Amino acid sequence: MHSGALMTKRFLEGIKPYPGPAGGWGALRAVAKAVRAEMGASTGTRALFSMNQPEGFDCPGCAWPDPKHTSSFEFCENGAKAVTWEATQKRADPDFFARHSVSELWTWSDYALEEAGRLTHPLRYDRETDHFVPVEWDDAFERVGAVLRAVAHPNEVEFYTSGRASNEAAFLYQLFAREFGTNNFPDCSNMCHEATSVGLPQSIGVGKGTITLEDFGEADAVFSFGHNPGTNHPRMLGTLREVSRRGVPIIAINPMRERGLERFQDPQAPIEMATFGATPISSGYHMVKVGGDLALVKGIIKALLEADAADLAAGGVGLIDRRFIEVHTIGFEALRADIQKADWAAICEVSGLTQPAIESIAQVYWSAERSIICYGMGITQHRHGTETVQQLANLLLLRGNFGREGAGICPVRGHSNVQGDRTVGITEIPAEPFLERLDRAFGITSPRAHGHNAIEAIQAMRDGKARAFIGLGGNLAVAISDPQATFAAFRKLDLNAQIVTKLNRTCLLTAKESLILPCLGRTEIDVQAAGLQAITVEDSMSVVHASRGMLQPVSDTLRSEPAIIAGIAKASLPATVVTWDALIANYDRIRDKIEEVFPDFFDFNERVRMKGGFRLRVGAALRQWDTPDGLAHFIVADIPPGVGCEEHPFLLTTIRSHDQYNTTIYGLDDRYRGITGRRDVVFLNGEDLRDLGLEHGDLVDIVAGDRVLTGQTAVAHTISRGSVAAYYPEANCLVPLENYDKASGTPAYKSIPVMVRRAA
Ligand SMILES: Nc1nc2c(c(=O)[nH]1)N[C@H]1C(S)=C(S)[C@@H](COP(=O)(O)OP(=O)(O)OC[C@H]3O[C@@H](n4cnc5c(=O)[nH]c(N)nc54)[C@H](O)[C@@H]3O)O[C@H]1N2
Ligand SMILES: Nc1nc2c(c(=O)[nH]1)N[C@H]1C(S)=C(S)[C@@H](COP(=O)(O)OP(=O)(O)OC[C@H]3O[C@@H](n4cnc5c(=O)[nH]c(N)nc54)[C@H](O)[C@@H]3O)O[C@H]1N2
Ligand SMILES: [Mo]
Repeated sequence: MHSGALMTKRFLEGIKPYPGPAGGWGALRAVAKAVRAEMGASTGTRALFSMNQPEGFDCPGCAWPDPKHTSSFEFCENGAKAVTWEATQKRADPDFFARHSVSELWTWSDYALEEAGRLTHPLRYDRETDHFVPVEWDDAFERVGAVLRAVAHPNEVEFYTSGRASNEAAFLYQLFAREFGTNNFPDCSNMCHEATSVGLPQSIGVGKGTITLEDFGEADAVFSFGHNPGTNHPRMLGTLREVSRRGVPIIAINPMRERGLERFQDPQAPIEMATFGATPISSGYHMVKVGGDLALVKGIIKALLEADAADLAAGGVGLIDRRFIEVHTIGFEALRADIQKADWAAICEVSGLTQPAIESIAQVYWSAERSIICYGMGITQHRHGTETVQQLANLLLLRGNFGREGAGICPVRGHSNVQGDRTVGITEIPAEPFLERLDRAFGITSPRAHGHNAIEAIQAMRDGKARAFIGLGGNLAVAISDPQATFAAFRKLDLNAQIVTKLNRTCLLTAKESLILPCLGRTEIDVQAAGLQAITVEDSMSVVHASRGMLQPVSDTLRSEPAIIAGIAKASLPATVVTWDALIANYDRIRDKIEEVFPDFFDFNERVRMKGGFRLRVGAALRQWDTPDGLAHFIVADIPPGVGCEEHPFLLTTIRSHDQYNTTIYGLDDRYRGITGRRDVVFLNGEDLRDLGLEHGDLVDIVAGDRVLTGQTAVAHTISRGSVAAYYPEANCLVPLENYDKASGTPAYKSIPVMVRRAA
């Protein structure tokens, strides 16, 4: 066979539809495998049973809350993988780094880098030998300090946070950066729920979800927009299963058929497991076009308002909550006018759904006394993410679905403490009252100028305006768009310091001074001068609770995140006025300070010691609208034009596989989508494939302007027409840095105009 023919040969190994439900025995088998591979039969397995227990540690897997946080062990494949990943017996120790140069490690896959195991010693990059070599902690801090003391302006330093950092670590980190003199806080939230953080405050006065877990027990309808619970928040399936068993409709809006939204076999339900039964999850499944949600939600509102008018004309009381609208909101007439203007043809064209289908969703909505809308990255990671979030708020406001039981909005957060990090001050656009309290509590003078978000940080590094980068967790260079520009930007720096648990590619982007500062993980015992310490986190529903590790640290040399931040702060700010040593000796003191700066944390140390912790105030959940005029706002937005130009006929969305945690690739399977042992695939609708003259299994290139992801295998999948999907982070090379939501700065990872062609 000619090599050309070989290139386009159909390669179907590891591609086979998965017929089973989500969860079930497959999930149990996957856990057993993860435990065997990482921990052997060691003490680590005991850790699994302390997860999300009152005396145990918070699961690092996701931010979905626990029932009262006191339940019996809630079983979750995602959580088990996250814990076994951290409690692994493999080590990336100084020997490992002596054996492998940085140039060699660079050629390893992201999977292989983390697979090397837990980091054990602080390391610095030695350019002469091209190896990372061990350093003493004090030396490491001094090296960071030397660069920070020398920068021309504090704004030349970027302080990145990933969402696993505890409240205590994040609070100290922002304190340090502000005493140092900058508000540069690029944050994983900038790539995630920023559309929520920016959009919802304008609508309802708070950038967080308004419901509690108990509200699912009272809801009459649940709408799930653009998130994949079977893979990304599996414990939510237990909640949805209960909703479904009550006979309550669950409407899924997703361009792909996701098994977890279809049916679920609960590993905690012995009968379901023994009989191979399963509970159906969604009662209606609508395969919207990628990027079509704004049009769709406007269509639902249009159908609602039309039916409302018809009901009134027929002598009814109408289908919207006029009293609520009058008392609590502003902007209804403008919304009504905007919706009247929107025409059905455009709505159907852009959303990919028919008018009757959209009307059927609206009918479920108006028939329900109480509705909950959940949403994830399928909504936020678009050029119009913020506006779409606001349309969801409009929809809920129309029927007064805020501030009463069983109703509200539920942005499903990612990282286990991404919400808490924000609450305690990680933000590039701080509010003045907060800065005043911070300054008063510590006797510092915080800078007032706004800082950089994630995209702006990379741009500043690229343009030579930022000289140093410190990462509190995460793997920004791989997580953000445009690796071509990003990698080069990192390599120009004077300092790249990474506080991490495992080696990743961002650590390998060596600058003039490069440091790896290994920290304790969530599962590990943290002892400071005053004894054993606990940290705190905030879940997706604003519940703050304590977390205490119980495993022996993988190395005596590791330090806690707060201790590392304190070390860097002291070395960088010789005249610091903050008593760093006292704060890290006893984290209660950090919490006292958090309370001083954030009044909502009153009696923090007492309340966090109560079983299950406590819930922070969420104004909108009480019908208190923390907006400038004290009202909730209807906000209008135009329908963005649909895609489908000749050059780029498809919109590509990037998704997570079942075997990954963001940039951490645990394995190469994506069980529920029928992919085994590989990630080099692109999902297309079968009819689109045929129109392209292609077949299931053909080798294709995905092309976005002059950016190409080559050699992907085309997989015919249940995905809406005009939409294609590929895995994150591989597909990030197709996203230019400038492709983001202008309102929130969120990279548009899920609306990438592309064409698909047979591989050359
Ligand atoms: N196992 C695991 N768990 C995780 C993570 C992980 O990587 N692995 N990551 C954590 C983090 S940080 C986050 S933010 C969350 C992410 O959790 P999700 O929000 O579920 O994230 P994604 O996998 O990006 O998937 C989005 C879903 O949106 C759909 N989608 C794509 N484009 C569109 C669109 O245009 N419209 C609509 N309506 N839907 C669309 C996709 O088909 C997919 O089902 O999960 C957290 N939990
Ligand atoms: N194309 C595309 N890109 C995306 C997305 C997408 O859907 N599509 N999703 C975006 C989203 S939602 C997010 S949140 C970002 C994620 O961006 P990040 O948060 O930056 O990335 P992670 O992969 O979660 O970070 C993993 C690293 O964190 C470190 N780590 C793990 N646990 C700990 C700990 O306890 N402490 C410390 N200090 N370090 C730890 C480990 O060294 C590991 O290598 O990616 C974004 N990028
Ligand atoms: Mo995220």
